[in-house]
Amino acid sequence: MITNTELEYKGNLFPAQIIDHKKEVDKITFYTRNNVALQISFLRDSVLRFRYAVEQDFEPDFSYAISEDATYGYNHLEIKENDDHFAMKTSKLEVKVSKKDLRLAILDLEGNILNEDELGFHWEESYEFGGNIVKMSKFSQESESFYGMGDKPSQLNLRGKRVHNWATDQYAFGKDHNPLYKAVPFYIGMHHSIGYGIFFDNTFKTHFDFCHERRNITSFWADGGEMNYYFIYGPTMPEVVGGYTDLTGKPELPPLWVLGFHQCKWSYYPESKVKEIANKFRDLKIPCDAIYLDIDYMEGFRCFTWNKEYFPDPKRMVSELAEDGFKTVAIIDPGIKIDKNYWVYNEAVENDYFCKRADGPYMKGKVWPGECNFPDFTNPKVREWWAGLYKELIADIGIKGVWNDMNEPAVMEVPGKTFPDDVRHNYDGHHCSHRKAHNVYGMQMARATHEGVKKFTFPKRPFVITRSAYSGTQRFTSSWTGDNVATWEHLWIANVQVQRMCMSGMSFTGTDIGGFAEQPSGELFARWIQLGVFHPFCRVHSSGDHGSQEPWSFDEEVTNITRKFIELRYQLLPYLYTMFYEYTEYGIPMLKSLVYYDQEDTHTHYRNDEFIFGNQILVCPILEPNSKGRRMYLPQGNWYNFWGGEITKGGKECWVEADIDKIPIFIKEGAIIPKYPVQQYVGEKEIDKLTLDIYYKLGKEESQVFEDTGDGFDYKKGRYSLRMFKLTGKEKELIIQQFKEGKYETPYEVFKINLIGLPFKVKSVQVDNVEIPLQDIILNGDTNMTIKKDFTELHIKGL
Ligand code: MIG
Repeated sequence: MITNTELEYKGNLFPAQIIDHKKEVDKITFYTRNNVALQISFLRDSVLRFRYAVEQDFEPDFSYAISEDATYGYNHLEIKENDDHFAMKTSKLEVKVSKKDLRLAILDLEGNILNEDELGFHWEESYEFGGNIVKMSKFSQESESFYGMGDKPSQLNLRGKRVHNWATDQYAFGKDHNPLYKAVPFYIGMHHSIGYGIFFDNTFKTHFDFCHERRNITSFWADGGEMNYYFIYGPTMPEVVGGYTDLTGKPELPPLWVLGFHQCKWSYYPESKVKEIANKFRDLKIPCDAIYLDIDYMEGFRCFTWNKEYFPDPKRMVSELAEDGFKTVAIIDPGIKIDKNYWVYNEAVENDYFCKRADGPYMKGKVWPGECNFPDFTNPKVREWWAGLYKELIADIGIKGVWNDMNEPAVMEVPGKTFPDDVRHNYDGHHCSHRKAHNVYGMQMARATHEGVKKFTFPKRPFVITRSAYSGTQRFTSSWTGDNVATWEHLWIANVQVQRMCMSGMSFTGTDIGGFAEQPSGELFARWIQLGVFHPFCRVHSSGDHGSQEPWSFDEEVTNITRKFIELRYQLLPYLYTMFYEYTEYGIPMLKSLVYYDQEDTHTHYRNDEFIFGNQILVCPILEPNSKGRRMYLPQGNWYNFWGGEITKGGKECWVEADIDKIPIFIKEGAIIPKYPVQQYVGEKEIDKLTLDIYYKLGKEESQVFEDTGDGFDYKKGRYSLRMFKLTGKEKELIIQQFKEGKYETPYEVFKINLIGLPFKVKSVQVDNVEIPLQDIILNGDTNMTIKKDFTELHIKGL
């Protein structure tokens, strides 16, 4: 907690005793003798909102983070006044507010303290900026752990750390550096295996201290605005993260090709170079769906223009690439070159769309094009205009995705590397300075980009990727983690960052595979690809000034390893797409850190490296050079080694072999993993069968497969296919039942079944009570057969 700032005149101020309260339908407001108001809103039985106002009314209620589709409604609310406190109960929680000092305690209905104020709400007046520094401090419960917080490059459990949120272009950042590119003021607290979340929806610079300054205290504060936070009860982490993602929103499904492999570099130009790279992928048979154009495709870095020397006919090039299965993605930055002969600049000036300094002139700063002005994306009119600018790029030229960079916003050659504090923003009518708008600038740019790309890509699905983000940005765009470095430490960072983003509502994230700055060794590149294919977004990118970083830039062994792992990703596309569906539908993180997967097992609370890809595939990257394997923790349950098929009982650490062509991958027993054939790009082949790898289990397990056309919006009208498989294994039997939902007919007619780990010899196979002659089934080591896709029950009996 900051207590001795230079701004401090009076020190911390505190609420006095409660003298009044007012009840509304889903809210109660308390007033103290010194004019502090605390408003508690009961959004759901398990989701509460707390707002504090000092000396004056609450600010108009406005948030960029909260989704219009958030769920509201509670079943029960009971409010009681006691001698020294008020007590409010929902069907899941109880909140007590002390009459003496407004301090809170939040309990479950068994009386366990979930979260309790220490000093509680207090504030410091900021004479320099006006307004207050608003603060909160809470007791940390015994062995409490802390997770979440977006892109922080630190161990997953943040206990002992202090972190800050102020979107920053942090080239070649390092472990534990912060702030970085994204501002996600949301954390998950967990103690006694009970989880809850706190989302501090404040866009000023925010700070969180997790038992760093004081051993048993957690605090958070902001350099302005309101103390305004949401409390999301679990008790399980899936409920906490699901609740947070429900509040801040879920994305729509991306087109399936976006889940393929992407190749990028700063920069591929001219056209012949782009073609050469694309052709090489096809020659070497390394699957790839997307190729990127970084800033050099533009004319003098002017957004929405083309360098005609390098790219004389972009439309032709893009369509030729498309014939070969490549989707072209182009970068767009926020800085607009000050140039009276440039239509984008002129339109912005005519309509007064640029951000202004406090005294009136436009905000001027140097970025790639030289001196620029910057659109105020917090103005809805500017967003509409910006969306419209994509017409030519998307509708005419055929660009399939847009990459928004530098939107922290980043400015060169100035202290702080961003806009000065006095810059003015519209903030959707709630005019403010950059202190308040900074953290949402990138989000609002990506939002406007998403609107435009969506409009002009329709009836297909849009693709947008952003570097900067605030909570809720996942509704509009995917993201990457910015300018990392080709070092082993950064491979570790990549792993924790993507897991952390997944826990913070933003699953659709990846890292620059191989590292942006500097040059990876072939070994490091291979190890990074092996992790990267298990990230929701999978792209190789590099700065280009340290040599090439294509899969063939090292040696043949690395090329072969890269191909093998990218092929695995393409085989797993139906599995990956199903994970994405579960994310869009229920807010379930696509990667599950072990603590998320099994919070009851305290061994998981400090694990960083292992994670579950989807629901049933356990992955652990190799993070050190010259490894032949590593020690890792296998969570509870039995796990099949993906490479060898042998089973290991979890709940312990073990040594797993993983020479350079492998990383530890395990499949949960009972899982049914759907696979497509390897394709060079999504849609290359008509899928004529779905392979189901069925991992025997003595007991039950459920799996599902979501499919649709892989593009367009028909899935929203029910044209999808969701298959749920229930597996029941007995000593000499295996039964698989299928339940189907949705109106989409998959193009294939059959499943190819691979049975793995059957502990018995097959005596008979029945499909919907009809016996299949055994000679029709190829029985070799692993039983392997083809059956019609619409079966309801597959029954395998053993000898
Ligand atoms: O100041 O567009 O993070 O991915 O290649 C560098 C050039 C600007 C930073 C991005 C990086 C991109 C690069 N950009």
